[in-house]
Parts: sequence; C-alpha cells; structure tokens
Amino acid sequence: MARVRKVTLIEPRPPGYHVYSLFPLPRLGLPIMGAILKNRGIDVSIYCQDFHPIDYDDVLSSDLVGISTTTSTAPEAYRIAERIKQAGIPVVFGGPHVTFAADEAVEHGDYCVRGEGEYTLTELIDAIDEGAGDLRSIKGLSFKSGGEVIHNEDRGRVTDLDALPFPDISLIKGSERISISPIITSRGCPYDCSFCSVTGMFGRACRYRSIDSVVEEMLTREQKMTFFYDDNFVMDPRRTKALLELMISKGADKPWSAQIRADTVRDRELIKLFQKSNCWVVYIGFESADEETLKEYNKRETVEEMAEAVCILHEHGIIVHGMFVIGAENDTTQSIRKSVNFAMKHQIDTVQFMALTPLPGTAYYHELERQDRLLTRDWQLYDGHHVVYQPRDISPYELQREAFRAMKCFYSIRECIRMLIGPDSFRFFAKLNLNLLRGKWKRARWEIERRVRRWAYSAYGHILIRRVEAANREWTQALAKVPQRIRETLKTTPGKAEDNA
Ligand code: B12
Ligand code: SF4
Repeated sequence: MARVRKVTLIEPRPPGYHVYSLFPLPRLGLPIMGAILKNRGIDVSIYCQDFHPIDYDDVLSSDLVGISTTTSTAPEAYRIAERIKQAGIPVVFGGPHVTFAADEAVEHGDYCVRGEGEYTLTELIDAIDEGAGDLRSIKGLSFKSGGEVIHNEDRGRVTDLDALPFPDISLIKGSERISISPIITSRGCPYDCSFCSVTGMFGRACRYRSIDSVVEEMLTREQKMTFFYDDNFVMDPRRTKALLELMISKGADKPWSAQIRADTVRDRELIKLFQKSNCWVVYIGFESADEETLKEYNKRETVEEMAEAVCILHEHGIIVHGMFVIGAENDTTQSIRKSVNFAMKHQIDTVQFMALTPLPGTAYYHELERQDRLLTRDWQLYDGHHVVYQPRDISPYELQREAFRAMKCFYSIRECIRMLIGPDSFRFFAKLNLNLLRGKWKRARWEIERRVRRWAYSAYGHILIRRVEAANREWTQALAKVPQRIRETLKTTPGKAEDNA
C-alpha cells in the first residue's frame, strides 16, 4: 500500500436519547490523535456524528479510517466500518469499548488499538507506510493474521501528557457547533468504583498536565464556557488550587464545570476558589443515598458527606448535577427511592438516575457474565438507560421502571413550579437584592443567568425523560417477560473483589 496521506477519524453517534442529548460534546482522543497526525503532514479530518453527518465520498478517499468506540456506540462503529471496508480501506478501532473487546473488534475491522492510542496509532501508520510488515512489535495492537487473532503485548500509558499536542477540535467537521470548550488536565483515577471502566482504561495512577499548558490551551478556545473532562477534577487539591489561581490571573476564568467527588468539597479554601474562578456547575457521582450500596460500589464516601457537599456548594452559588447509579446487588425499590428522596430533600439542581451498566472492563461485567446474568450483548443498550442484566433482589422490569420513575419524580411539573415559586425562589430574590444593593452587578447578572439555566434544564429534563421512556418502550416490554427474581442464591457480589476471591 502507498504511504498514508489521508486519515479520517470517526466518533459514531450514541444510540437513542440520553441525558446529554441536548449538549453534544466530542471525546478528546480523536482531536489529540488528529493533531499528532496533522503535525506529521497527514491530511486529517474528524467526523463526530453528533456534529456532522459522515460524508462517505470524503471518507472513502482516505488511506486509513480510525473509529472510536464506547460500548453503546460499538454497533454503529461496526456498521460504519463494514461500509468502509467494502471499499477496501483499512479500518482501525480504538476507545474504551474495544480495549476490552478486541477479539470482537477485529471481526469488523483490520486493527484494534487497546488502551491509550497516541503512540500505537502512529506506529501503526509507520508500519503501513513500510508495507505493514512488522505489526507484531507494535505494543497495544490487536489484529488478525491468517485467521488467527494476535494480541500484541500491552503498551504502557502515556507518561508525559505535556508531550502531546493540544486536542485540535477544529479538525471536527461542524466544530463551530461545539458550544462548550472541552479541556482535560489529567488521566487516571485513584479510586476504583466497581461499575466504572476508567481505571481499567486509564489506570489508578494519576498523570497530570502542567497547569501552564492547561491554561495556555484554555486561552486558545473561543467558547464562552469550559468543561473539564477530568474524571475527578480535584485529585490533588493543591494542584487544582494552583490551576484555578493561574486561570484567574491569566484571564482564563470563563464559567466552568467539572466532575468532582463529594468529599473534596470539605476544603473551604478550594470551594471559595471555585466560586472566584467562575465555577458554575459541578457533576458529582453520588451514586446512591444508601450506605450499603455505597460500600458495594466501593465509593468510599458517606451519605453525610454527600449532603454536606450539596449544602456547601449551594452556599457558594454552584449548581450541583447529581449522578446516581441504581441497580446494585443491595438495591431494592426502597433503597432506590431513598436516593430520589435524598436528591429532592437536598435540592440537588439536576440529576441523572442511570441503571447500573456492566461495561466490559469492569468488575461488574466479569462477575455478572460469570454468573450468566447478562440479559443481552446488544451493546447499544449499554447506555445507562436500559437494564441489561438480571438484578439480585428486584426484577429487571421493576428496575427499569424505577429508573424512569426516579427521573420522572425529580423532573415533575410540580418540581418545575416549586423551583419557580417555592421557598428556594425567595432565597434567590433575597440574595439578588443584596447583590444589587451592594452594587455587585456582575454577580447579580450571573445569579439570574444561573437561575434561568437551572429552570430551563429542569423543564428540559421533564421532556427528555419522557422521550427516553418512549424510545425504550419495546425493551421495557421485553423485560416484563424476564422471570421476576433470580432463583439461585448468589454467594458472591459483583464488584466486591474480597468476596469473590
Ligand atoms: C467527556 C465524557 C462524556 C461527555 C461526552 C461523551 C461522548 N462524546 O462520548 C458526556 C458528558 C456527554 C458523556 C456522557 C456519557 N458517558 Co462519558 N465520558 C466522558 C469522559 C469523562 C472523558 C472522555 C475523554 O475525552 N477522555 C479523554 C480521551 C483522551 O480519551 P478517549 O477519547 O477515550 O481516547 C483515548 C483512547 O480511548 C484511545 N482511543 C479512543 N478512540 C480511538 C480511536 C482510534 C482509532 C484509536 C487508535 C484510539 C482511540 O486513544 C485515545 C487517546 O489516548 C470519559 C472518561 C474518560 N476518562 O475518558 C467518560 C466515558 C467515555 N463515558 C462513559 C459513559 C458510560 C457515558 C454515558 C453512557 C453515561 C453517563 N455518565 O451519563 C453517557 C453517554 C453519552 C454518549 N454520548 O454516549 C464511559 C464509557 C465506557 C464505555 N465502555 O462505554 C467513560 C469511559 C467513563 C466511565 N465511567 O467508564 N461522557
Ligand atoms: S466513578 Fe469516578 S471516582 Fe469512581 S473510579 Fe470512576 S472516575 Fe474514579
């Protein structure tokens, strides 16, 4: 094959509706790899289907096509690949799904890159340039040779994140529609929540970019807001503080949001800096308001810490998006409703109640597969909105119904009205008047904007959850036919390594 001159990278659209449908965002792997290839003189473009449909005339003139996968987008990735392969163009997969399902991926494409892809992809392109002779020495690569699937040895993770170029989001077709600037400052997470695939993919050792590089990248972006993609933005509070101070001093303090853990909020100095640097919303994985379920998830947090976090964040004018995962082994209808009540009692601003999803690469996946409790391997249903396994103490149908019930309860018309004219509204107007009296115009404007947004999200949540439910009707009906309870007495609990040993 001739030299690789043109590469197209594709992020397939997620199936159906999901809680983020209104705010499409690209993952950053493709824009980082796109920047690397562009720097090597390769003609690169990225199709992120959420922003632009795939132009096959363009794609089919590529020398190599790279497709990114999460579990729920894998079936679409494979469909796209079939079409490209028919035209004789080699396809390489990567991403958090195929990393743990490389055997499956190579049935649909030529190559599969496991784990972080930057160096593996460039080595693959070098090998293709040289006639694809020496594939076996490329760490992290899987491929088929003479009918046999070869998995080369794993590649270590990228150690120096500053050595990578900034993700070039302008390579994404339709990038002008990206309304929030996506920035990632670290990789890896020291925790090990049993439902999460981040640690399997990016490891438990945290790797950080330098704060200068982060702020430099932020200053190149035109969007009016920033979303930090880090799995846990406060892995090292000292570094986070230094980053926020630098953002303020360099004028990179556009309104920002990030994912954090509830227990980090206890550091008041940090939260004051959050406020000062224009943090407007934080995404917190509370997961459950049931202590036993928290233990099962290996969350290492208490319900008390969660409640305290919401209170402190609200005192500082920061919106809280609460993320809950329902369907643990311990979960019953009562424990699930406890989480819903917690969210309403503490006036969490927006929420998502996702059904526990055994993603490949997680402890839950291995254990539920071992116990033959996966109801389907139709990956597009692995989006957190479909129950895809047999829970222990309630039926899959009940769990599916509870997931919708939880969201509908939170995003009810009553709650929307309460937000407009309830006691919280009086607090808002009192605070607003105080800011106006003190001449704090910027703060007052910000408070109004925040309030309007919060209400708009609630109204949106109300509509969205009904759409998701309608789209899922067929699956919910199918679940109604699955036996009510699992009969065998389970001796082990997925996700609890010590029990399973
Ligand atoms: C930003 C983000 C989002 C955004 C944007 C999502 C999107 N466009 O898919 C939002 C907030 C909308 C979101 C929503 C959801 N997300 Co999300 N999200 C992330 C997050 C935090 C960062 C993504 C990112 O940019 N990572 C950094 C870059 C560098 O990594 P990367 O893109 O994966 O690329 C690297 C490798 O994967 C590989 N690679 C990737 N693609 C390719 C392609 C080729 C050809 C090659 C060679 C290599 C390669 O090389 C890259 C460079 O090292 C990740 C966690 C994480 N740390 O990655 C979760 C993550 C991707 N999300 C996840 C999930 C489950 C969801 C939700 C289903 C659930 C939810 N929490 O609501 C929804 C689904 C929505 C949807 N779009 O489908 C899972 C996916 C796991 C899986 N197996 O499917 C992750 C991994 C987190 C987790 N808990 O495990 N998410
Ligand atoms: S859920 Fe969050 S805290 Fe837990 S392992 Fe995943 S990224 Fe880390």
